[in-house]
Amino acid sequence: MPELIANGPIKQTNLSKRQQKIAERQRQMAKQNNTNFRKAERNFKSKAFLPDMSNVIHFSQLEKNSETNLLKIIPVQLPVNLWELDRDMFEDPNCNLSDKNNENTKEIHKPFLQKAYTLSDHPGLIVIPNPFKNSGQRRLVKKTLCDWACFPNKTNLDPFYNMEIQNSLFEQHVIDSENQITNPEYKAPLIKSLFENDESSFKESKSTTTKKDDTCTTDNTNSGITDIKNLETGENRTKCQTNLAVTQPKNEFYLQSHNASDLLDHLRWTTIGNQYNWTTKAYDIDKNIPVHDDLSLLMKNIIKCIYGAKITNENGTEQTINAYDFSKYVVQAGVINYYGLDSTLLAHVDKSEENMDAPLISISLGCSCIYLVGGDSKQGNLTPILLNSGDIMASCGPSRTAYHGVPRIFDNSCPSFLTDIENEELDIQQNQVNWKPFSDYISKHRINFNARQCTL
Ligand SMILES: O=C(O)CCC(=O)C(=O)O
Repeated sequence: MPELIANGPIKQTNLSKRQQKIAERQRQMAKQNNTNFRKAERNFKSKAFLPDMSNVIHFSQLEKNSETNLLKIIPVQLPVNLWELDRDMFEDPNCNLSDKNNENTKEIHKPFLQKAYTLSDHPGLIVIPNPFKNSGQRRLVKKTLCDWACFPNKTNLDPFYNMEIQNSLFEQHVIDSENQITNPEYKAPLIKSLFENDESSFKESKSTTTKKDDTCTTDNTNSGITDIKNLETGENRTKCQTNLAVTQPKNEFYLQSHNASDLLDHLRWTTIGNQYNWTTKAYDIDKNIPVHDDLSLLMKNIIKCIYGAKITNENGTEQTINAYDFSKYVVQAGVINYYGLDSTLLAHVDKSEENMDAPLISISLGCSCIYLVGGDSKQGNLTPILLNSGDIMASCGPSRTAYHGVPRIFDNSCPSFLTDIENEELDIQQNQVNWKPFSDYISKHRINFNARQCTL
């Protein structure tokens, strides 16, 4: 009979030392699987029943919050409007004054100020509900799928494919689709699998690893569903750096060459700037790909806007919640995450940057999601936030090291100005862009892009 030790492991005296170790490991794993995070992830992930949304924070529509939640939402005063920093990208906060200053929803923003909030349980977290012009968001969708997503920036597909293509995967998909319409004979070029014709080595080495230069390793690149996982530990996330031990893909899809449209379904992320080394869990400083100027400018403007952000405490005193000097800020690295409707991102902490004082800026586009934010552990106080297209989140101060994850993307939640293909007003400036392929993609995806300063 197992002997029950108070607050300790169940000790089975008839087990060998090794078996006891295994039993203890399993017990620890079961415990980990029951953290507040796991419970919340299970609730929001489930498609079998409607998730309990009662404690979700809504920053865009304060009236949707429960009374308890409203008490947790604290308005933040920002020193400058984003619109003053970039009038092409951001909406003038005064253009819709009629829906502001609603007594019932504790809206205390004065005209001319940018709306922003923090949460009493998560000091340092700042959310600016969608400050973008509709056309600004459309431009960002294009940049995250095309301009910023090109080789040599790495994607989760790099371990398996020769991604040295001229265009981004999405652009190639568009070119192929257009060619197929005009020429039914057109054959979309295949992007070569690094494992094609390697079936024998695949079979042989299923349980072994090999060393390859400038290739990558994956530990669980399976169905393409729920495969964006822990960024920091690399758990279940494709590892993609130099000089790594390479395991063969478990999913046979990756053994074959495919055209861009097929591969697009498997695109989960692109890393920008300094590339992250999944083995050393550090940035490869020598893999420093220049960050696009427009991405840097956007992030710098946001950093400028939140510099000196303040809240007013209950006793009337003012408290600065972010004092990171914008003149020291440089975008050195970033990730563009592409979420399908079934994708999730498990709880993790972004802690590989030497500079943990610079705020981490993160922007959502397309379908809405539940973003879970916790504290120092997966057991701590946990808050689900509904993030909509255009929402900006800045993780400053203590919230910079908080656990966070994305357990749910909502279907039918993409705003119509991103899916609407008729609206000429919204056409991407200067370029006659055919919006249809973008509309098809973004109506079923969420794109998140974030920027980090790595060094001090
Ligand atoms: O998708 C998000 O909002 C969060 C992304 C994230 O946590 C990451 O890339 O590390």
